[in-house]
Amino acid sequence: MDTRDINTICDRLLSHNSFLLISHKNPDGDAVGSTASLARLLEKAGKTVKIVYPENPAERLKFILAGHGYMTAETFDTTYTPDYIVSLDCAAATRFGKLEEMLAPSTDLSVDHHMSNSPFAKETFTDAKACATSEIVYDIAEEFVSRGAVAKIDADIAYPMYAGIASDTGNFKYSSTSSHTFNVCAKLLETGIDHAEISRLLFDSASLSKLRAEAIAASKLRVFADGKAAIIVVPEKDVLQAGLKYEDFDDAVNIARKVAGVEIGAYVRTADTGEHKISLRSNNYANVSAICEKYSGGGHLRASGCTIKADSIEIAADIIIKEIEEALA
Ligand SMILES: [Mn+2]
Repeated sequence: MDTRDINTICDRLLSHNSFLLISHKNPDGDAVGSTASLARLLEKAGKTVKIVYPENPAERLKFILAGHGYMTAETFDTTYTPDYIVSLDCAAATRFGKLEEMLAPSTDLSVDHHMSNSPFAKETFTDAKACATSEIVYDIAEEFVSRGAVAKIDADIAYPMYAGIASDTGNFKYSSTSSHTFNVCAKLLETGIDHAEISRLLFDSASLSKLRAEAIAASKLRVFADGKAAIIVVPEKDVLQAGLKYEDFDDAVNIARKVAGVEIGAYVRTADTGEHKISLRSNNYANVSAICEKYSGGGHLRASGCTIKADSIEIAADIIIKEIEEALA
């Protein structure tokens, strides 16, 4: 489904009073930004809103909430009975992680921008052209203003929204960045938000452990497919030995993608379930979503992920290397 009708979304949101907003496991900047900005918008329209994530967002992303509260699967308030549940930035029910069973069947509306969206909510609005779910929330906010539901899009709404957009576009570097993105962000800057601070916190600041992880990841780079692909394989023992966590390695796939001449960058890690998690990025032309869909994953044309079951991480890496070689042949 690729329908996007902001009017209908606004009809639904404005005809309900209490909300639960949910986003995906391992919440990224857009997951946090889209939920926090929609929460602020709905609250300013007089609604009651709670946010839940399957697990805590990474420490470095918590600033995006700008003080807004949230729950996790562990702290979920089961006495809260919202009359409308909205999922943001989730392409499939499995993205709810620990909350899938409890919340996916009762989700009323899903707003998302992933290419490979498998609908699970009562109604789904997907715009694969949007650079971020936070960008779709902007269009919702604008419609709220034109209907008089809120006076304006203020800095409280704009701050997480801008952070979500900056985050999902790699600070406006990815091809998903459109003229609409810049128009939206121009409006957001007019609210007086400190965009330089957001950029610094998102892109020019990293914990010592993250920088150590980058060094380890870079040392594991392997280039193949005549220099058109690069892969970084990080077995769990290396992470533990270095006293790090897998979340410190989140940028590994971008290191692989950065190698000059490389079209597809890959990163392989072992998931908590003992399966192997693959992240793929492409630079110009390769459809990495198509590769990941073969393994029940997916995402975007230029950024996708999947899980491969194999006896070892090296076997999983070999499988994905073959897939990439075929895709680039
Ligand atoms: Mn997103």
